[in-house]
Amino acid sequence: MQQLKNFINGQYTLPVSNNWIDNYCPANGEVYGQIPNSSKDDVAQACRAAKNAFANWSQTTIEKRSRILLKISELLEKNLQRFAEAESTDNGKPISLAKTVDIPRAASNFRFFGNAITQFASESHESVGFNAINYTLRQPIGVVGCISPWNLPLYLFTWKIAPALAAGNCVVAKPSEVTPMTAYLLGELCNEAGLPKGVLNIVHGLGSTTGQAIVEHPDIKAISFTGGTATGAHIARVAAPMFKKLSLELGGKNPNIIFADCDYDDMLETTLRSSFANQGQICLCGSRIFVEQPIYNQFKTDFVARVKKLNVGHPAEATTDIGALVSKPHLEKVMQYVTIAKEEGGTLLCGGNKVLVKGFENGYYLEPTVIEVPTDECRVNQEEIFGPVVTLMPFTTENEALTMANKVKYGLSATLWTNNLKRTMRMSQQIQAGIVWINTWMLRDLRTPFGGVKSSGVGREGGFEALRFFTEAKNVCIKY
Ligand code: TXE
Repeated sequence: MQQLKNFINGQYTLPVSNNWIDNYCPANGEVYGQIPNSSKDDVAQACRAAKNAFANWSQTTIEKRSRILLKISELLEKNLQRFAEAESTDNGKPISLAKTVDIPRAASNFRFFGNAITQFASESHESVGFNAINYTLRQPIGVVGCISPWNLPLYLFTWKIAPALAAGNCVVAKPSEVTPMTAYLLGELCNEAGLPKGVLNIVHGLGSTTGQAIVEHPDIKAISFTGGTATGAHIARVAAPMFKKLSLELGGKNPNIIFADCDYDDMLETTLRSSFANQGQICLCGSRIFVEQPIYNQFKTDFVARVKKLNVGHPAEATTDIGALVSKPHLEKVMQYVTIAKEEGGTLLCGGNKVLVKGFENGYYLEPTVIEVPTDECRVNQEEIFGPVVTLMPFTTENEALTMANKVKYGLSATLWTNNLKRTMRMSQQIQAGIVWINTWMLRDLRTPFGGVKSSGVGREGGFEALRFFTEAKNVCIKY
């Protein structure tokens, strides 16, 4: 059984704590490795390495930093198969998804920010009448913390690390304890790409020990976090007295609003994907489906028929559409919502049961589930389930759809299906979300701002927004 180590100062390092956590394979429910549950001492060691590396890295030319990030990207592409297998084994997602989305996107993150940093400019203002000019320095912050979740492990880990490094910071990063594998493998690629020692340090462990130690460490001046809303709120409370800069990308309960004038076939295919991609474990999944009355029954019939055809199976099989959920506690949490839905008067249109995949009966498999809800105010329609479960409801007017869409505590993304331009303009302005997709879903351009409103978080990632987050703006005023 493999014991993963922390990656500190360019070396795979045993934890001072000598505390270990089991790592489970969701496809068969078996323990297949262990990771350190790193203590304050391990985090302090990582912080020291990062702090020592900062003087040089922050002064390394943009061109050289860029070249190193591009090299990491290239190495990830070269190691696609190995990384995709590791991601799929660790997370339970279909290997096809890991190969076409997760790992290529991790490579894109490094490529994108390796290029973006060469174009990152700051402002200057001539103060006319004062004989003065102001210009803004964009300086790296120092040591920053990156904490990421389990649903898109390497994809989200690198979405934080790449801009942090590009901007000249040194990083102490923690992947989710549930999916540590690809972050672990990344260390060796960073060494191969020539990233100087100590610039990126990766510590493994539980949120309540290792994550907490990162948030509390006084040398870490900024934290970029993606995960649950409750965790985000906790991190904000702990970090507040130290005035740490925070970027929090939290949960979602995204509406998928379908009007009768949409391109039906395209909508149906995409809605299948936006509901169940990655077993519904994407913060952007459209988990609340609202359909305009004239096409409601038609949609219900067609959608449920398509959902029933989705193949739940072992993640390594090429024919698998829906793999395993990430962990046993998570499977139990999601299944609990099926019970809640029934108690609340919801109608189970399909799914809701555990699936026993032959030969892997202890894996965490669940049927894709569609629930018709009697009111938008029920818990399954309000709370983030984060699994292969969607709710379905009709609406009659645009206003009604908008009111229901906004009547949740979250505000990450929304999808609209319509060919009416005026409606598109009206609704996209009024929907409370950080991202609105019209006639598509999860079409991502890395230059665009990414993040949510309300309980979906604060701050924006992506493009220059990320580089702004990972730098301090300093204004210099020169009188001449
Ligand atoms: O996330 P956690 P969990 C949602 C989803 C899910 C719920 C809980 O609804 O069911 O959150 O998931 C680290 N200090 N999302 O419990 O705990 C933790 O180790 C510092 C949405 O798995 O928030 C991991 O690395 N760090 C989401 C990361 O935070 C702490 C993706 C996320 O874990 C910490 C995942 C602490 N005190 C879950 N406690 C999305 N927005 O995409 C935990 N962590």
